[in-house]
Amino acid sequence: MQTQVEILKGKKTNVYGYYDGMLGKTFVVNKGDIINLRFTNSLQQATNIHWHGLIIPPEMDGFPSHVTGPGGTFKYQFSINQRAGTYWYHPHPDGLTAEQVMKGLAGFFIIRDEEEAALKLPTGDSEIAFVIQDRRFKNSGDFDYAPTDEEIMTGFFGDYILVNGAYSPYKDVKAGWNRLRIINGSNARLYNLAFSNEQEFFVIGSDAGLLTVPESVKNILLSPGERVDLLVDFTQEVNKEIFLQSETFNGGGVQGKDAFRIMKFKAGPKTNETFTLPNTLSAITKINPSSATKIRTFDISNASMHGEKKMSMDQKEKNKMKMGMHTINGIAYDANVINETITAGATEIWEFDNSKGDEIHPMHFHGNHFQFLERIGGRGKLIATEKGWKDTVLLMPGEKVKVITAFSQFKGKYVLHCHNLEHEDSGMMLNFEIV
Ligand SMILES: [Cu+2]
Repeated sequence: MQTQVEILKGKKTNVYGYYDGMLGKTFVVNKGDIINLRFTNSLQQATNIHWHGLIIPPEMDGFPSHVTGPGGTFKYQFSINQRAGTYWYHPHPDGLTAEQVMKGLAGFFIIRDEEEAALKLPTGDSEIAFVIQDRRFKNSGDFDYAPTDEEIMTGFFGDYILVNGAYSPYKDVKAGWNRLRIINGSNARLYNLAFSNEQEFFVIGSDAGLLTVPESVKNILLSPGERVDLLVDFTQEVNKEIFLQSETFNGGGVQGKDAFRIMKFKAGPKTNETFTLPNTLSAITKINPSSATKIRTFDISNASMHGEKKMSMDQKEKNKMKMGMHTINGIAYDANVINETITAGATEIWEFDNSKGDEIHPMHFHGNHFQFLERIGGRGKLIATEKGWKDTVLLMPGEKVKVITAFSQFKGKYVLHCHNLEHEDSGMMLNFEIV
């Protein structure tokens, strides 16, 4: 529903939320649970819910043309049959996703299972889930979202960083081990996450649950749609303030040039709690590339829209062409076309090619998880979050990435798209049907 909240002091912002206020309820469920939700759309426009990272039947997945109109209702019913992890939900209507997410529609969907519980990871006050988003504000206090053509090309960036819908947030934490589950829920902005005291932290999980082993890092890049699950030890930070910030990074085209703060943690007094980082986290069976029956290549460079052609179009031509400003394999999204047909259960390698591109594209699969095989060009290697099960793959300009998956047994239509939401809404999406 639409409500007003105070994000900036003394100003009211009209937001959308899955109940009251911005964002939505955090679901915490167990593997094996059955979900039954009655969804009512009290907005003035059609919408739906995509359960990002859940492996559920296509009719429950929020297919772009499968929407609930104003005043309408829909029953989301599905069972949870997948590994523990930090998943989320947000709208996915054809052409309106960016605007609806920007206005506040997004929420957490956390799955727990026995494998994870056995690790006794920090929980309670020491398990903190937050979504990072950037926004622009009008003087009135409302969100300012009217992307220009140039902003549709790069993605839309806000100059205010919100965490769980709050501006300039801080959180009291224990001066011990903390588990942070972080979603990048921004339309287009990447964050190169690090702590202001430059301390190391441990990546323990990614889009679809735990890694096999913790990996120590000092920063981790998180693109729109991706999640990171990390452990950080604030034992040395008794009564101190630590900022989570985004550091500069290379190779990101228009992004990565500035460092900025995201949120503040205030560590409390010394605690007696002890925690030992586990040596191993989870069992992940690697899919053997030789078991793949098909290799599909997706050109996401959008090279035809760059350089002279883009510049030579006049404003009218560009406006007419919002749909089609981004493509996959040169084809703009059409809800009625099946672009790829896949046999249920088939193992396939999908190769994303941004080698000629000059934009950042976080590509996201619905209804299936995948494993990374390799990255060629650009950064030339895999980062910590890419060593577990994933649903989103980041391609910087100049990069090519191969992923592998055994497709699910759920038959029907799903989408593959860029999770830069301006790119998605301007055509960078395709339908694949599992038969
Ligand atoms: Cu993109």
